[in-house]
Amino acid sequence: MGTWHKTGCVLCAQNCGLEVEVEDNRIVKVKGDKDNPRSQGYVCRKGLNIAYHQHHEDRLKYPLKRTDNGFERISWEQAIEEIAAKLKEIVDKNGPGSYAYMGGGGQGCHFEAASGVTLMKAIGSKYHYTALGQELTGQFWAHGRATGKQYKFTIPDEHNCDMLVGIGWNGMVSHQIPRAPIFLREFSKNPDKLLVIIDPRKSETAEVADIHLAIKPGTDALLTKAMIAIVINEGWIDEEYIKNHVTGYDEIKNWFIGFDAEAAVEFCDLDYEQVREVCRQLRIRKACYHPDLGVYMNRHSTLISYLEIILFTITGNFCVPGGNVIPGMLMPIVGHSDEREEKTWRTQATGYPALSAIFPPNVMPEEIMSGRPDRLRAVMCCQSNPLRSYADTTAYEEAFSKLELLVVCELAMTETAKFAHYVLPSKSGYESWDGTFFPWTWPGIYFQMRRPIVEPEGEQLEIGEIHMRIADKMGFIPDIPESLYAAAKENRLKFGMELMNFGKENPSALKSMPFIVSKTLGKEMGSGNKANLWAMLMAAPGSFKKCAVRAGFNKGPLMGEEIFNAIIEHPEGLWIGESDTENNFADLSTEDKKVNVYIPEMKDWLAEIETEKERTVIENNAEYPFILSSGRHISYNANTLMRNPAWNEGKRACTCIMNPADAEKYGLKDGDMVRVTTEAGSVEVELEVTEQTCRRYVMIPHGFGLEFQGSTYGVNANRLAKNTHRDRFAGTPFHRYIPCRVEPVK
Ligand SMILES: Nc1nc2c(c(=O)[nH]1)N[C@H]1C(S)=C(S)[C@@H](COP(=O)(O)OP(=O)(O)OC[C@H]3O[C@@H](n4cnc5c(=O)[nH]c(N)nc54)[C@H](O)[C@@H]3O)O[C@H]1N2
Ligand SMILES: Nc1nc2c(c(=O)[nH]1)N[C@H]1C(S)=C(S)[C@@H](COP(=O)(O)OP(=O)(O)OC[C@H]3O[C@@H](n4cnc5c(=O)[nH]c(N)nc54)[C@H](O)[C@@H]3O)O[C@H]1N2
Ligand code: SF4
Ligand SMILES: [Mo]
Repeated sequence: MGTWHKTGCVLCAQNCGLEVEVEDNRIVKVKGDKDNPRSQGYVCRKGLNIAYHQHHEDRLKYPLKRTDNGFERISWEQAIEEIAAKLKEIVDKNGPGSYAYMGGGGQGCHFEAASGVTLMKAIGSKYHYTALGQELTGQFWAHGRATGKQYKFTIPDEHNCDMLVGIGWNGMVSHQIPRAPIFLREFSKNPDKLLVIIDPRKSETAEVADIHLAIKPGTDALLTKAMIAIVINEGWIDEEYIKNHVTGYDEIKNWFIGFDAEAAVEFCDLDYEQVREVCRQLRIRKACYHPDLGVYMNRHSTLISYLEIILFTITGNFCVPGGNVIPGMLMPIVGHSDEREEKTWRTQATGYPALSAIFPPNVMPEEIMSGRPDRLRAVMCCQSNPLRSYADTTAYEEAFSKLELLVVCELAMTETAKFAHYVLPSKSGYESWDGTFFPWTWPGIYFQMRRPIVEPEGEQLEIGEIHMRIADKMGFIPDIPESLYAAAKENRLKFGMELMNFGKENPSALKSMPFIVSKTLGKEMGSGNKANLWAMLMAAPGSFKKCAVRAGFNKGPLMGEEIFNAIIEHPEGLWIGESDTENNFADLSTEDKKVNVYIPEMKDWLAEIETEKERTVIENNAEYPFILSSGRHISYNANTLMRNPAWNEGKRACTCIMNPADAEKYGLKDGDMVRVTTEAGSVEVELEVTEQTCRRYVMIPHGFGLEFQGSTYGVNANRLAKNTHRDRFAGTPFHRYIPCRVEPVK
């Protein structure tokens, strides 16, 4: 008999509550935790298999250094000493822009982001690349113009709406909201509610929808423009709402008047009357929308994000219950960076601005290969696996082999780690105190701090500790007075006072705060992450404190301490705040507290969205007659987080799916080996013939091409994605729209 512990799943942003049994330091049983207030006992196949993520032969135990004879074990002291010296040398010679931090965008462990960004800033760089820069930055940017800050993006209030529009979202499989399959089935059965899914294929979610708009792949910009034109033409705008809550409508309205919506909708392969009816319902119902990778990773993605905001704002569905709302948060997961300001950094060779203070991984290979003296030369890669996760593995491999310093902080000997100069072992989500700041619920603000339930079997450290030691060695952490160490030993309140005094006397020390807290209180608590949670709660912004009061916490100087204690007492997770349901407009950061729908920079791009123009781009591709989705979420993948392939043994996991009519046309059959070729490269993969995809649209799941213990499992979909094939503004990849051809393997 082992011991049962409450924890959470680290495999996707839902972080469902789990109960796990640990025996002999191994996770042996898993079930959904009914006490978790957000997931309420729900768990999917991936979460049930979490042991395959935690325990496997590729786990790293000791710091490693690449030598001519392969990787050799070294001490932490040597690793930190050499990395700090090399970093200093590179940056002194080539400037701070030669260093980039890639990390902080994981599914389960966000505490690393604070230390990673602190170290990056101490070096003088602003080049922070994360996974969010390959999916969400265009959306964050458009929201930033509408709401005033890029971290004030909206989420659908699916519980209070009576119409939910999913656009490029397959929630039945990918989730992206708590208990998604249960919720979606209940929603679709409810006769008072309307589920509309816009997706080219009959996805698992389209299957349960009331209305499925089977759009032609890659034409959402055209459809959304047409829908706005219909709403305006038919007089279905909410005039009262616009008068009270919107700025910029008069500036944009002419962009849509006279647009031939009927021709556009027809080109999208949709029925005009049905689309018109959906538009009418948007006006009369409480409606919200859930966009996802089908549009984020597609043509015109940033523009689509903007058009969706317009559509749901002019129909009165923005910042209102049942519409799209700005969630409350303890900590925003991203920053705000205005690309119109001089001080905002851009990438050197490709010229992409930081959006939400993040840069797009798609451009990193070019930034390394540019040949410029100030090019990227040193990268610290934490909790991400660019050589399998990000577009264009081949370009990444070439570029990463040109780096002067690549440090990878990892759990496992990944495809990226194999290219590193130093590989540093870090504690997993089950060996450390950690949590996430994915704020996707409204009005409740949820938090769970996971605690160590398994002992690390080696010299692994929290990533924050690794960053801190490097910063210390580079001389970035100011001298800490003995009194602060002593206060940390005594009690937290005394420590808080001392810390405040120290900060007052040494304002520049504030820049290293996460490190100072780690070195002092973190040492006493046995975890820098845990200590930094406490510090974060003590310094929480006023907007969060108001939410905390609504959730029952007491106002005053001890509020942070009270919430911290509650979090520690509730390993299953808890609600730590509640947004104001009466007035979501108050959460806007625009000066006039109105939703701004006028983004002048988008005018020309929108003008390009014309049916005939789209027709010439989309339809004339004799060389590549299919569209490939390089990525598909199925119950056999969890990005690249699962390493031991045994969890999928006996399953047909990595195939290329094709519609039966296409298979017949090309003389292919289920089980055949096919070669899929794109501009980026080609792979050989098993064909699966199924109605799960539509004509001309083939799909390969991502997360395969896994190298484990000398063998490769499945094909790496990122060999087929060109990194230069990307959103013109945000630089996000077109993983859901890659022209390709499919041929039998002779
Ligand atoms: N099982 C599993 N679940 C996961 C993950 C995983 O790896 N495996 N990863 C997690 C992560 S990090 C993320 S970001 C989420 C992503 O979650 P989703 O975005 O829901 O994931 P996808 O399966 O890519 O769903 C995109 C849908 O868009 C459709 N689509 C393709 N082209 C178009 C188009 O042109 N227009 C429209 N309107 N739709 C289109 C596709 O057919 C597909 O059904 O999933 C999370 N959940
Ligand atoms: N072709 C294609 N590629 C895609 C997608 C697609 O649809 N198509 N989807 C993309 C999406 S939406 C996302 S979000 C990305 C995600 O891609 P990445 O950002 O690479 O993230 P993951 O694959 O989730 O995890 C990367 C690594 O983090 C390590 N890790 C996990 N937890 C910890 C920890 O606590 N400490 C440390 N040090 N390491 C840890 C894991 O071992 C793993 O190797 O993949 C993307 N890649
Ligand atoms: S992978 Fe499954 S169990 Fe884990 S958090 Fe996501 S939905 Fe929940
Ligand atoms: Mo993602």
